[in-house]
Amino acid sequence: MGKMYYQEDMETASRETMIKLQNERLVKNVKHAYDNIAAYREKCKETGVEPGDIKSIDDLHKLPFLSKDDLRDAYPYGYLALPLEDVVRIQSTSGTTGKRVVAFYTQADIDLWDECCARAIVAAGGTNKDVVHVSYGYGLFTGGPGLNGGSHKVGSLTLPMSSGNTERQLQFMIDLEATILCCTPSYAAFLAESLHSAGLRDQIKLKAGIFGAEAWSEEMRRDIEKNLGIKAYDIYGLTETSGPGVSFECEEQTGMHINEDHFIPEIIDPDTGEVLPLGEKGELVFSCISKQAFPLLRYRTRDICVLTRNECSCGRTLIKMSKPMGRSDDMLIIRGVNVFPSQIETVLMKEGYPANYQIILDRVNHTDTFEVQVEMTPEMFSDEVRIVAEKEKELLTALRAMLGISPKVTLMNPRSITRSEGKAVRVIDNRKI
Ligand code: DLL
Repeated sequence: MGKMYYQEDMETASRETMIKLQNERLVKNVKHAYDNIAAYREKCKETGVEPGDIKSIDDLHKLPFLSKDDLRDAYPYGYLALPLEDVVRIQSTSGTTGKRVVAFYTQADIDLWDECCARAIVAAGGTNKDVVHVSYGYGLFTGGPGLNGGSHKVGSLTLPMSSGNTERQLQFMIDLEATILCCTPSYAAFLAESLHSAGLRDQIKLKAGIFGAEAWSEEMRRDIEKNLGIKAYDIYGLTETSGPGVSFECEEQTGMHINEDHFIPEIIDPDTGEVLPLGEKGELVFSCISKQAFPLLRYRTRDICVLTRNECSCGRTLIKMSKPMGRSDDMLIIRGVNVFPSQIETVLMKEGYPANYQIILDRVNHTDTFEVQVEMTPEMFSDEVRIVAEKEKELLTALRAMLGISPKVTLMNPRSITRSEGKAVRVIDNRKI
């Protein structure tokens, strides 16, 4: 059997062809963003750079960086580069209040995003004969819509399951003979466990999984592969650059090929902003050179990665990124949901709690556990269990409304959380990635 690609010309392009394409697209999109986004024009002026200064990808480093804060300051429409009548869709990050980022898409932007996801599905062995079971969340989160669109492009039968309702997930997976599962790695592990405990493991037809949106280890990959009898592929992306499919794994499973005809990657030193040579570890930055509604250039992902350009046995010439090894900001990804400690602090303050709290994370059976411990003030202190339980419930409701996921809330006696002598230790992350 020959090698399978979704867009062979792009996925196996010569370096020369790719650079030529990148040069053309970059020059065009810099001008587009500059002409149509006032905030970006301002930013370029501050940096002293004009579109005319960008003649090829060698000039990329002259452009200013963009960050989540830039998008937040311009919320909601400030970085939209087209009139509303050209735009058909938004997606948004899971963070709430202040941190929420809205990304915009034209129909053509959605098509190219779907094509990126289609490349990932084909790289995982997908064809129009497959049944693709999508258990990423649908809605504002990009996971469901992205893989759904990719699966349609491939021509596979697509099951838009979304997350939750495990019993129904297993029923459809078995009855409709799903062959490719798309969801977060933790949900895959959970589904595997549920299949085993229901005694249904022998009834599934899965052969591959496309898992991403959160960090997962090689050990977790081997466990999922064994428990579901599949090959598990990593997929990466972020809302700001479109969603999943910015990069995807091939059968070699040694990093993710970046769709560099649409996204030019750079690795920078997160402290100085200096561009680092290939092979060095640093913060990943993307320039979106094809997207029209939301053409972010030099967008800082905060993900710490390494880029490599080695020959790949799959035949793809697309550059590879390692799994993200951490973040250069304090964002936590808990059960696939992006959480900033500052959001938790905001809720605690609003509810009248002191700033003595700890966020404790662990991973049990490949599922994140998430606990918020917070001290009661001496005034609210009570030794009546019922009263404390009532307060914990109230706080849980407020935290859930802010974060979109539920922590275990534990109220602590006044002055019982260890005080730190330097910076307060707010997050105890015992998850081994
Ligand atoms: O998580 C998009 C996505 C959906 C990717 C489905 C893959 C599959 P956001 O919610 O905006 O978008 O979160 C983006 O998630 O900056 C990384 O820190 C993290 N992340 C995404 N994919 C991976 C991965 C989606 N494969 C943030 N491994 C990114 C580790 C990942 N971290």
